[in-house]
Amino acid sequence: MEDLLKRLKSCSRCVILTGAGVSSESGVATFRGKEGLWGKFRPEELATMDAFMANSSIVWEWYNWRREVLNKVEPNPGHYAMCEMEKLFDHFCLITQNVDSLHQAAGSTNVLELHGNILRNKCADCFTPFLDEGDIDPDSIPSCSKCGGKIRPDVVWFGEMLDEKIINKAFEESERADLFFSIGTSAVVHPAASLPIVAKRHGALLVEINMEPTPITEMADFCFKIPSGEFLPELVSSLKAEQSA
Ligand code: BV8
Ligand code: ZN
Repeated sequence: MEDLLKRLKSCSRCVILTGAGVSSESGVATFRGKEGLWGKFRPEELATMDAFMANSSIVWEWYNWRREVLNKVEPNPGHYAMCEMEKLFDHFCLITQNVDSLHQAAGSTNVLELHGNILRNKCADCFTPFLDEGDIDPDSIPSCSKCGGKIRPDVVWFGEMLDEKIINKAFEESERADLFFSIGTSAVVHPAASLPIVAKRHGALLVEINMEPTPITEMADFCFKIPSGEFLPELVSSLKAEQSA
């Protein structure tokens, strides 16, 4: 930590990329860990448009189950620490692959949601937001008032484009960062996984906080195999102590 703190003194543009690992201490299963979501289901079965068209009720059952889990969980100390970090750097941007809204629930602003948000719905055909409250009944999925298309969760599935503006902004921020944290992500899903690589290539200090090695571990300047909910509050209190000293 001491070495990191010394290096952080000269950093002013901080970008954080988070993945499912930052929500695991809130009780939200990750995607690929042993207890991961995918363990029970196979990605190609569920998080793709083909799966949705082939069997939309199963896909909706899975998302309703994930939403139920989210209704019972809170942000963890790691989420709150990342809120604090926003105030400790001249320029700060939080980019997340997570669709669980926990960063916003903890008070983070300026969050770039690369993969959408599981609490929002939209039309599968014309993408018009579907704003009706309440759960979607997997056996009678509502249709879009504009075009009659099926309603689906507003998340980015495999094989689908990310929102152009959001991913472009994420790359722009990563290129201009002088400090990039990759936290709680296996760094295998692209284009999100390219962001730390781009940041490093543009001279950023790359810090990984993850419970297992990933494809970016060897290029990182610092790696901490410590749960984010423990590491981040400690980092923030050390940074604050430095700044008030
Ligand atoms: C696109 C939303 C195409 C839905 C998700 C071959 C090579 C390279 C790329 C590809 C390829 N074949 C296909 C592709 C493209 C594909 C891709 O990257 N596939 C991978 C798997 C190989 N990407 C896409 O399809 C993307 N779209 O490329 O468009 C295109 C291009 C041009 C024109 C048209 C089309 C879309 C990707 C988005 C997919 N959607 N989710 C939903 O959530 O239901 S991805 C899904 O994985 C989640 O969003 C999740 O966030 C994301 C990444 O997973 P992680 O967050 O990293 O979670 P994971 O469990 O893997 O890891 C957690 C880590 O945390 C672990 O390492 C663990 O050790 C650690 N951890 C656990 N607890 C803690 C912790 N660390 C710290 N503290 C703790 N307490
Ligand atoms: Zn529609």
